[in-house]
Amino acid sequence: MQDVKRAIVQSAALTIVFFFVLANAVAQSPRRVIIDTDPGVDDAMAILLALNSPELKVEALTVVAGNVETWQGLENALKIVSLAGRCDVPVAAGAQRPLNQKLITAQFWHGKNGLAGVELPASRCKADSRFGPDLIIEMVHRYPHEITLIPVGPLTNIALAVSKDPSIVPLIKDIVIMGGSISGGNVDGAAEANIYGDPEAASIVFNAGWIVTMIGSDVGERTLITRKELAQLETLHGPESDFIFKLADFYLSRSEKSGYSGAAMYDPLAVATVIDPTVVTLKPMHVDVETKGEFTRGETVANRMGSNENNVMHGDHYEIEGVIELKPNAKVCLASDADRFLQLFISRIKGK
Ligand SMILES: [Ca+2]
Repeated sequence: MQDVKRAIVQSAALTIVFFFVLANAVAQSPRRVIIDTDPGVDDAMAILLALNSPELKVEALTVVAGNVETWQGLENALKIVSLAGRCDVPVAAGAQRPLNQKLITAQFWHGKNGLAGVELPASRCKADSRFGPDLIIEMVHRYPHEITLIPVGPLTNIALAVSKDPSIVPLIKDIVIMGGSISGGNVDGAAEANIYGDPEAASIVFNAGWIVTMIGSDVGERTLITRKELAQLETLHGPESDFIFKLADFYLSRSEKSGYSGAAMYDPLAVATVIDPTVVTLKPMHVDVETKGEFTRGETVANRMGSNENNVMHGDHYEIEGVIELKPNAKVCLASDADRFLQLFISRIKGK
């Protein structure tokens, strides 16, 4: 009897140890991410931040038309993974144009090749032959509930993926986008560039049935890299570190000419949010994307109250009869801890 009791206690203890080890392994295993990107100066920073962060496992880069044309973005992405010695990461080209409008490229902000005019060595890595949205679909099915999508360009590829295969929606772990704003745009008075670049795609993505974490330009503009951080980056050299320094120097000079005191770390902040969610403050909201509007096409219209007034016809006029509750479809970034974010970014890149 005593032996039986001992055996039970031992097996219970072993079971507890097993689950403890398992839970620990799960907690420590890096998060699988796919970065959908239009590189892009801040895209390059975001990609290198992700590749140098042990919390993340970059399963693929998918390229979308945006800051530069898709062929240029693909070339840039391949050169970036090559610089980081990471030819193991599949890099695939996606959409070459937005769903319903002409492409708008941004060499004005990113330099003529999209990478501040910096000529990186030719890539030793080869492009993956799959179409970006198909690669996303395949990866999500290969790792159900494990993939976090980080789109940091116009949302064309993601919209194509969910339109082709809506079953990926409940199978992703998370989707964290750089895009939108709840307090004015960076393209015009209303719209942020990634949403403005393909408003119809953004509308599909926000209405897909998942909760989109939205890291907007309004917060990116308060998360600035300045000359102080550049000086830090300059102290320890390495191929990636030197590249980031050149990008940041160009980007900062461009921003200073436009009256800013630093350069907005739009895309890297989205990646940092996946590495450490405590660098941002998020609030659940319902977000709609304006696809018409005389002045507001591409605006992310966030409902901060969680409801709309319910207007009901009474005779010749409407009367408010309470409110209609709205389900949140987004977690909207309201603020960032810019200092902690910049420390994280510098610490991962410096000397690499
Ligand atoms: Ca981008």
